[in-house]
Amino acid sequence: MYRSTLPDVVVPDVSVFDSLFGSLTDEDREKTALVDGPSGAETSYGDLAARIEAVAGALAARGIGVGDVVALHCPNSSGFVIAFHGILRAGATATTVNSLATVKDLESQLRASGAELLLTASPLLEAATTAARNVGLPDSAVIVLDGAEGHESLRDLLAAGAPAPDVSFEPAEHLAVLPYSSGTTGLPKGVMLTHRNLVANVEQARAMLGVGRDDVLLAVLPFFHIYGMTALLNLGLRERATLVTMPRFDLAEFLRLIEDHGVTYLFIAPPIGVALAKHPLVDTVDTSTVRHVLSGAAPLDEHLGRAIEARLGARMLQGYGMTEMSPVSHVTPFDRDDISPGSVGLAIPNVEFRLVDPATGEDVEVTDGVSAPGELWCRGPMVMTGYLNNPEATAETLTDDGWLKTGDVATVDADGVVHIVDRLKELIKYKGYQVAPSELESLLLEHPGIADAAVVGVLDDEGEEVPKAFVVAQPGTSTSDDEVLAFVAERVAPYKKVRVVEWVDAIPKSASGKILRKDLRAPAATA
Ligand code: 4UU
Repeated sequence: MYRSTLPDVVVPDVSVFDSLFGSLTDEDREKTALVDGPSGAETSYGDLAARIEAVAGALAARGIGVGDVVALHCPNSSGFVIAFHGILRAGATATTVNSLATVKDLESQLRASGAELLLTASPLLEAATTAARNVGLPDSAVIVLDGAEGHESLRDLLAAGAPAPDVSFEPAEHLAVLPYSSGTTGLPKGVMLTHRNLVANVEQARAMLGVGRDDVLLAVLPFFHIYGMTALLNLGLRERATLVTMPRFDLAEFLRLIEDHGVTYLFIAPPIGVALAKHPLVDTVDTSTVRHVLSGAAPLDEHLGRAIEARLGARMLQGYGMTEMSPVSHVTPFDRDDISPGSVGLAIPNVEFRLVDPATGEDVEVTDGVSAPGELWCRGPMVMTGYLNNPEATAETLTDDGWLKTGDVATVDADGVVHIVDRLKELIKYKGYQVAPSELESLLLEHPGIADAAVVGVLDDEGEEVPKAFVVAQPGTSTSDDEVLAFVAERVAPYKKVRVVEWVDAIPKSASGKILRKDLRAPAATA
């Protein structure tokens, strides 16, 4: 067992709102918290806190409070931040929804989370109202932050003039957020994260990332995903930095915002890193203000990390996390040049971890300080309390004594530096987004020409992980690859598309009928 080599941090027993806004100084209040990328509109910390309280008041006036779930389905914007923290300040639990979700995805999340209200944005209105009606929510339960005919807007909530409610809850028990994650197997499950989980992870990660009040962060990673929510949004606000929000990634706009706002800190997933290292446009703008680039959500290749460092003259960091850990457990510290960005660095404060041989359940061998590869198990104040209404999945993932089994394979060296070397679990990461193979497999089986199917992640020519389907033809039928690709593409969010198809005689399965994904992922079977 390993313990973080860094000194423990104190995790205050307060709500997320109090941890971020409870001690604003007069100077803080004047400072710009948010710049809305597309419009350039700025919001100071003082105004942000006041708007959050106003939204909390308006929600409370509608009867929303402790015990209620509110869905937030909106790309990054100032409105997202105000709505998100307004929900938490009201004592309700926010279930954040991917903006690319299909009607079906949104519907399942609304139903599973029991959301009573849906806050969305006008470009997503059609999907939002359809899904809301399908789960029996009235149109009046759909609030469109930027406004739409027939719906309340953020402006209406702010104008309601209702005082922020007095709410009381136990930060260590009360759920702040309920993001959906497929974890190690199966379909998305509601990850129960308490106020304490979120407060803790910000306090734990602070010392490693070195974000300060003079930093300007480019907020393109979605706030609905736990990486954007904790490492970028909450940590950035905790440090009184300025966040420039972008609703979606576009390289030219990304670069324009860096130059226009003197961005100092980038938060990315590896595909944006590829653009930063290689795209000619990068040379056409002034990126000299950028000091740090943090990559996470999928493996970062060391050469890519070094190429980004060289091109931008910035230090590259890599973090590792998982929704179930709020999410960060390991990061390369900003002040340790000796630790490679191809590693995920050190355990953050207050984290314990083990590397376990999945076959025996025992800790792996360590020779001269260097471990054999093993499944990474983590423990600490940021670990979820479990999956909503799913004790079986919770029991498979969390041990009785608090260890979270990540499903990732890692090694650790004599200095405590961790490398993620493989993934045991089903999960596929496409551009950092979660793709659950079981969802694609059941969809493929609906095709009349497919008798059996298995989906695994394979690396494409650029080294990016993509979903690949192995399919068995229904006797007497013939289906083209393109038909299979189109069949899936028409029915799932764009990031979940199957990108490669291979016809096989049979899907390798264990005696108990489990798909042997390792056999399919073997080098001979790659794209
Ligand atoms: C190899 O992706 C995330 C959280 C990412 C994150 C957050 C804050 C990274 C750095 C940071 O500072 O969460 P999920 O739940 O969407 O996906 C979790 C899975 C992991 O189990 C692992 O398989 O995503 C993969 N993953 C990584 N793999 C995440 N980060 C890494 C990484 N290297 N650096």
